[in-house]
Amino acid sequence: MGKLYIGNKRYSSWSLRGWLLVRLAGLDVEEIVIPFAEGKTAAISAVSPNGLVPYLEHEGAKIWESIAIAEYCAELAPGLWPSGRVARAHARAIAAEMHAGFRALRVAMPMILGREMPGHGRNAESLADIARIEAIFESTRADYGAEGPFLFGPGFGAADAMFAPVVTRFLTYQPPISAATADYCASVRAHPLVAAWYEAAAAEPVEWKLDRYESIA
Ligand SMILES: N[C@@H](CCC(=O)N[C@@H](CS)C(=O)NCC(=O)O)C(=O)O
Repeated sequence: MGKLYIGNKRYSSWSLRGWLLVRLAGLDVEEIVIPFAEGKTAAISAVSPNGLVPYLEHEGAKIWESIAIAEYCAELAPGLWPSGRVARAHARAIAAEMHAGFRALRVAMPMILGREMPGHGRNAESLADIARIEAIFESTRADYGAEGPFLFGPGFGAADAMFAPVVTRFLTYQPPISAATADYCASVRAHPLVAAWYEAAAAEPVEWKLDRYESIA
């Protein structure tokens, strides 16, 4: 039916988004993990039009960029976005903000599953990104997710998938966050697909570990 190309589950935050979206939509695709090289990964450039993962091929469609994968998956599984027009618009806005922004957080606190580095990566810019993310979580859950535990209520959707790698960073680097954010993070971490991703990350060959990540802190 197709192929989903992803990078190391331990490190590849964008791959986590794409993989969650594809799994939530129930697409029957072969999963191909391409371990990262220390520099640019030639094997990824050889298959993916933008030289990046995630990259999805499905029934003739070729999709790169995780936000485009979200929209493609939601065409096949519309429940990935909230059903109400206004809530759906908000979900798309925050997913797009995540896709386009928060670079300071991503640089200061790269995704490394299975490690705890409390305190590392805090600087004015990364803390400002975290404050904005917490404001998004708080206002979204107040306006649309009161039935919790996810951003738009009981169901883990595309917006949650887009923010899942941020949750892993909060768990690894343990920046100061509110109790409500911590609750949301615990719910995301406990979701069966997120738990499965963590387990697979822990089982990756030790030779796939990269100094550029493992030498942090
Ligand atoms: N904007 C892209 C970002 C994808 C991206 O940066 N992927 C990284 C891994 S997380 C990658 O493929 N790097 C290639 C490499 O390390 O060789 C998306 O939304 O999918």
